[in-house]
Amino acid sequence: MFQQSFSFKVCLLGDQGVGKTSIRKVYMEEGFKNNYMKTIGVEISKKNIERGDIQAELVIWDMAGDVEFRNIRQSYMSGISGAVLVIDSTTEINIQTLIWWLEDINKVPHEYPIPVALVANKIDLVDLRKVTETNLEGVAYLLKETLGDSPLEYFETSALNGQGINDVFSWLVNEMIEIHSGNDH
Ligand SMILES: Nc1nc2c(ncn2[C@@H]2O[C@H](COP(=O)(O)OP(=O)(O)OP(=O)(O)O)[C@@H](O)[C@H]2O)c(=O)[nH]1
Ligand SMILES: [Mg+2]
Repeated sequence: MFQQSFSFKVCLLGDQGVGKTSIRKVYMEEGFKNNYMKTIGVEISKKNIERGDIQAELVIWDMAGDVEFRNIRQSYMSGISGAVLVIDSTTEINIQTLIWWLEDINKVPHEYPIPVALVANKIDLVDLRKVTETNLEGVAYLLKETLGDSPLEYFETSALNGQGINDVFSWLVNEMIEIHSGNDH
């Protein structure tokens, strides 16, 4: 018997083509594909997680990065418990764009803080890399101010070889459990 059970809605956010769907599929153990099929609207996956006597259902909303979806995206984010904000490590960071993403998260009415994992994906493309770990750390520090009381952590991932992907969701689940069971300090 589980002492507590939760259902957490997690949104995968970030610009078109950064690798949101690839990250979701690798996390769901569905494998990596090289060909690009952009997401239309949203694709949803569910995964059950156990942490001792706590059970959590993760409902992952993999959103289209396409700007065309900007307006409906806001309504899809209703009820969000956590977010994965993905950037492409082969493209220079645009802080203003990241701030807009965080503002969109903040705009969603929420009772609890919404932890955000800032994820620099495609780190297997070493020769094309534009985002260093130092950049990422600095940006994460700046973004924390925009987020207020919601925790933010940065990660480096590759959907191609799977590096870092479980760490992202593991951190997020731990944060959400802490926040929602009232044990955050
Ligand atoms: N080398 C490499 N390619 C990646 C990685 N992640 C994704 N890709 C490729 O990048 C392209 C876009 O990936 P998607 O996962 O569809 O991107 P998305 O963010 O879901 O894009 P939208 O649905 O349009 O918002 C695809 O061709 C993937 O194969 C990665 O970690 N490394
Ligand atoms: Mg997609």
